[in-house]
Amino acid sequence: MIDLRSDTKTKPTEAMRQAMAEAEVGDDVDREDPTVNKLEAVAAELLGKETGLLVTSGTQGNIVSLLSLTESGQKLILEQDAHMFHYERGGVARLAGLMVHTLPGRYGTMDPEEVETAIWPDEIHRAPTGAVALENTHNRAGGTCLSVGHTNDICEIAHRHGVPVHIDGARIFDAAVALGVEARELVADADSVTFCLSKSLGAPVGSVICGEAAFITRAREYRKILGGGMRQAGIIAAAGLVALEQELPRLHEDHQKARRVAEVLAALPGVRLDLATVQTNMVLFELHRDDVTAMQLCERLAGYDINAKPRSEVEIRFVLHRDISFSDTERVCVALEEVLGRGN
Ligand code: TLP
Repeated sequence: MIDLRSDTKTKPTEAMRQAMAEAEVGDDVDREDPTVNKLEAVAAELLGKETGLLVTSGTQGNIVSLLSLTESGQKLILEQDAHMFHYERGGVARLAGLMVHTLPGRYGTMDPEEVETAIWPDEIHRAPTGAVALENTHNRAGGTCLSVGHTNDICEIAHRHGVPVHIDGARIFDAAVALGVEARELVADADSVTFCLSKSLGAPVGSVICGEAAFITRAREYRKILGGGMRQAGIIAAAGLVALEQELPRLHEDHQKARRVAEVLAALPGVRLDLATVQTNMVLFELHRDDVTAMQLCERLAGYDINAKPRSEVEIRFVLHRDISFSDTERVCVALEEVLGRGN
């Protein structure tokens, strides 16, 4: 089965399973797990931050970061298609007590001037702004990248008003690869960043928050409160270390596969696909046909052993990842041409 639904569907590699079996472990709540400590150090080094913190998931990384940066009753500025706004069960409101102010986006970026205007002046009627959050790569925009320049601009504005910036960098290494920069450059001015081991990097579980030491001390407390203290978590961290060592250097292959599928799709009738959004491992498109709906396309792909899911009535997102080979990618292209080709 070729699973195009998400890179979260990847299974651990043999090397990951072996590293997990052999991992040296200890009680991470007491910071005694050498493998977790190593992963946190490697992650912090890669992102140019003082230290790191292993958390259970991207969602936990985001909520722990925001709890640590803000106070209840403050405002969080987000791009309107942000994952945190759409897909994290409203956790920022429910757990962090943040009021969300969304701004329109273009390829996942907010207009810096609009961000500045949204940081309301401090007066009796207004909620103070607690944080601005960015998402890189931007999931709902189709895996688009936020550049170093854009990120720095937003950070400069926020910091000028005393507001911290969090980056949901679930796939930050994909952005770095696509932009040809170091991941640390993309987060240099941000106060916190989370990235996921369990998405394009292919590890089974886990995300890492990185930031300065004082922030991570607070984050460690919130992780504990949320039940994220995982004891012998070196089992998980071991796979994460393999992911950073072995999977990071091959992310560009996923981008090539996505581009290939996107170019085939874009030429098919009724497909609306902005090729400018195809920057990393995702292909986001709309299908506008009388003879086949997005749901029916996915149903027909199942007949080719391809697993896909519509995101709305007309929208579909394909995610290319380590468990889809280049020859699988060709199979996907053939299937798409057969189902959507002219005359069908
Ligand atoms: N994204 C998943 C889910 O929406 C199912 C996906 O398939 O793309 N930030 C971003 C940008 C994400 O894409 C995701 C997950 C998360 C945070 C949350 O990570 P997890 O699933 O580990 O909590």
